[in-house]
Amino acid sequence: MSTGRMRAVRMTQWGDPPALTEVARPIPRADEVLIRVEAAGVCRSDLHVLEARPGILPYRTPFTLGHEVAGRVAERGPGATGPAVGERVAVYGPWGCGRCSRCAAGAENYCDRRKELDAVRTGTGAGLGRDGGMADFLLVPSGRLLVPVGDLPAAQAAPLSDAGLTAYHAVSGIRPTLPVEGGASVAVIGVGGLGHLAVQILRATTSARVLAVDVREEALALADACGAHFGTLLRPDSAEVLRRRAGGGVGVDAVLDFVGSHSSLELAVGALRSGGELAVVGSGGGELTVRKSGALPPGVRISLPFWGTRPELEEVVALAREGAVRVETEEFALSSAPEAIDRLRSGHARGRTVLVPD
Ligand code: FEH
Ligand code: ZN
Ligand code: ZN
Repeated sequence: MSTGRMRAVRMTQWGDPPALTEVARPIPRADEVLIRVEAAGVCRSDLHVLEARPGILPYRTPFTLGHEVAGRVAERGPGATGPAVGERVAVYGPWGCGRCSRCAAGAENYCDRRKELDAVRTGTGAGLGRDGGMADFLLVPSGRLLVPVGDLPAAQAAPLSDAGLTAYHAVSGIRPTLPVEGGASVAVIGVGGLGHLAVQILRATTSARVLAVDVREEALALADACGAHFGTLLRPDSAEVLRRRAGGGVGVDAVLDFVGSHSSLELAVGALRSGGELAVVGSGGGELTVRKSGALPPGVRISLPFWGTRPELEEVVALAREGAVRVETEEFALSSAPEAIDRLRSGHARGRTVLVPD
């Protein structure tokens, strides 16, 4: 790689496979910050981007993939603020307008101007219509998007910026539902890259009994290692099994569905207690009919949490730094990105898939 150039895993045009190629290394201007990438996670959303038909996503090709990034500040533009050169950081991935009340509160995942930004195809953030971190360097628009990670290993820090943050945001959303007197139970459906972190975050931040469901024995083993109180393979009677395990057969107080398929939503509805909470995180294409005196228990609240806020990223990084959260990873060299992406697509990845520049 000659000076002024860098490797990047590029989304060249819709429907084409990812291309590992060389591009110009960015130069930070104004508030921008250049990060030397130390690790970049691979997410199911990368698969959705790669498989999207033209016009489906509000992004202009070509761009570099990678929205789950950690590294070291390499260079700052003259007006840049935030972490200094040499500091190790995780990159907050949802890049909003930076000015609306949501962005001002650090909730750029819910930027009020998202539709306006999408209309002019400025992208959702790194690797999502903007050049991302599956590369040797990543240019970040502002130091406000960087969270210091201290000496946390990069392959641990990067997944926190998406998988960890998304799981943390989902748990934060249901936490107020959990009875303060304790005795609550939460079902985690899907113990993959996000679900295994949700199990740990629930154990670290609530007193709830954590009940895990997956279709793979190895996922249940991972859930157990992460502190789940109970795990079961998905079966026709799983809702009843969860209701019994929740204590008293009344149902679980909350469900975190990291699959979001028809069967996972059906299981969630069958397992939920009246007045319980369902957070649908996975984009598995499932649908629910919301109708009074329908299939949903009375009083149920449904949320569709998306990514997380910058303060929450600081909180989940703090949990990891104190040892309360550990990411299960499968590491691949950046030069093996196509194989890593195929492995995630195969459904056999254990935990989170992470690329490390070789
Ligand atoms: C990113 C962009 C669009 C949809 C979903 C996502 C998630 O991977 C973010 O966690
Ligand atoms: Zn993602
Ligand atoms: Zn905004």
